[in-house]
Amino acid sequence: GFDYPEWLNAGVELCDAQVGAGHGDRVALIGNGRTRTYKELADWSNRIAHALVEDYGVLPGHRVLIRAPNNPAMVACWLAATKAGAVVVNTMPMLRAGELGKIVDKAEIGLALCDTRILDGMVACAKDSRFLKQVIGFDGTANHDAELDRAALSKPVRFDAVRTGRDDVALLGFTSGTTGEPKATMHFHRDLLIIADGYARDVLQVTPDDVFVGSPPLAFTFGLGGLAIFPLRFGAAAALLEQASPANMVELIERHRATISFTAPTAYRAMMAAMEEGADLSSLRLAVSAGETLPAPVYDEWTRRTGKPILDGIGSTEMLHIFITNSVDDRAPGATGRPVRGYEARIVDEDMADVPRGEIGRLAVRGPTGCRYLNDPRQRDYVRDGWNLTGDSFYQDEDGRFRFAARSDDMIVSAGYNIAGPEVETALLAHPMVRECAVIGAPDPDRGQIVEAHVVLVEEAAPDALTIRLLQDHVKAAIAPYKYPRSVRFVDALPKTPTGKIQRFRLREGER
Ligand code: 3SK
Repeated sequence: GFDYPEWLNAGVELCDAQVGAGHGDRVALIGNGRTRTYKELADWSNRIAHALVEDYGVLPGHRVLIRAPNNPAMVACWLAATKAGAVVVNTMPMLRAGELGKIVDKAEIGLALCDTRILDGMVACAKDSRFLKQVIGFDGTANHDAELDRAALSKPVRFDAVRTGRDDVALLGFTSGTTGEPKATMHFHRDLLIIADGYARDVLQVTPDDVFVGSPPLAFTFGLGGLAIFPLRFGAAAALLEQASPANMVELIERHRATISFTAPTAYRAMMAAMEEGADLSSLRLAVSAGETLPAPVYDEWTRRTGKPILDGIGSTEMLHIFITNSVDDRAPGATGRPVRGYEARIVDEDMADVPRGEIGRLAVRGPTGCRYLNDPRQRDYVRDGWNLTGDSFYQDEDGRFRFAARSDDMIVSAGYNIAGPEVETALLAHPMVRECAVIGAPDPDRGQIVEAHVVLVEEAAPDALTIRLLQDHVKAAIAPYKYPRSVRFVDALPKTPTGKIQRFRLREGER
């Protein structure tokens, strides 16, 4: 189990405790041209915590929003607010004032800490808000010349962190869902440690020598775990990127000899293309892939080219982080793997009864973290009989591994056949002419739905009828022929979330 003391502050455990454990002089964070040791990060976040409490009146339980691209200052603010007992809401820089407003209203946020380069949207949001009363700028670059930096500068480097309970809420992870009405998932101080002490310790086997890199925003719990919580829990380092792109990631891996990467399958494909031009990824000992299921051809190619494991896993903002994963010693192409220590998973039908082994059903999971939406009736849809229903269709193979079939919304029913869109995508991706693709069910008067593929071709391929025929024949040869895409559309790019997930619902909306 996960046994923690009754009183626990995750901000202290993830930072000051590392200084106490003798890691004070080790590098904790790299970003914007500077490195910060654990001692520097502890002092910095303690000064900010003083300013939050003494100058801005932050009390335990107050909700504090943080808005910045991935940089060390954002991490320092998050640690500071956590040590002050606040409930942190990390947000992505690309959100606009209207989207921020919905978050502010839902969480009743009174104070926002914002990178001065993107202050305008935050100020605009505060203007119309009945909750948000203070917007404090901090310098996300290394200059330290904004209001919060100046307030923090005069404060002592020691701070008596608020004695939070292990079950006090520390973090609100926001997720937009498909309706655009954001949901806030509550996570406790202990949850922030559980994901490190379970997944990161057991599966990634993190050591203080590891250097993490990745593309997901710290505002997304995938990024907060992979680029802050996991390295900080083990005295390792994280190299942060304000502008995440596969090219920037490759550059960072080479420069800092990074050992663990966190990103989505499409970025791994792009990184392999960069290897062809001479990129050196040999320092990586592990690649973590999530956000989208990892297609078997990408798994195979990565393994062949790098000789290192690529670990597919599934997590959710509701569960905080990855709860089913492959591991270094137990992995298979196309499989999501087995539950992380402490979690259980089942495949169930609409009535929560187990489906026979091998059949597709709804993924149900429970464990030491779980979904607790803040004041939201959608809680009833996500948690049934104590099991979290993630909205994914899965099946268990003969070895007991969990395998992704589709987001439950991405199952296509065509002439009575149930077809998992991602299976067709995997078949298409194995064709050398396909760079990226997304498969949806398009309305059809005869069949109810037909399989429709939206395909981004590689540069050399021609978007013509012959290519369509070749791709259709290729799918028919790879999987059961009834699954082939009767409609193929060539597109320049696929709609994606800022975290890299393909938004199939937007393709479906385009069909209406
Ligand atoms: O699989 C995901 O999308 C995810 C979401 C939140 C946290 C972690 C992960 C991997």
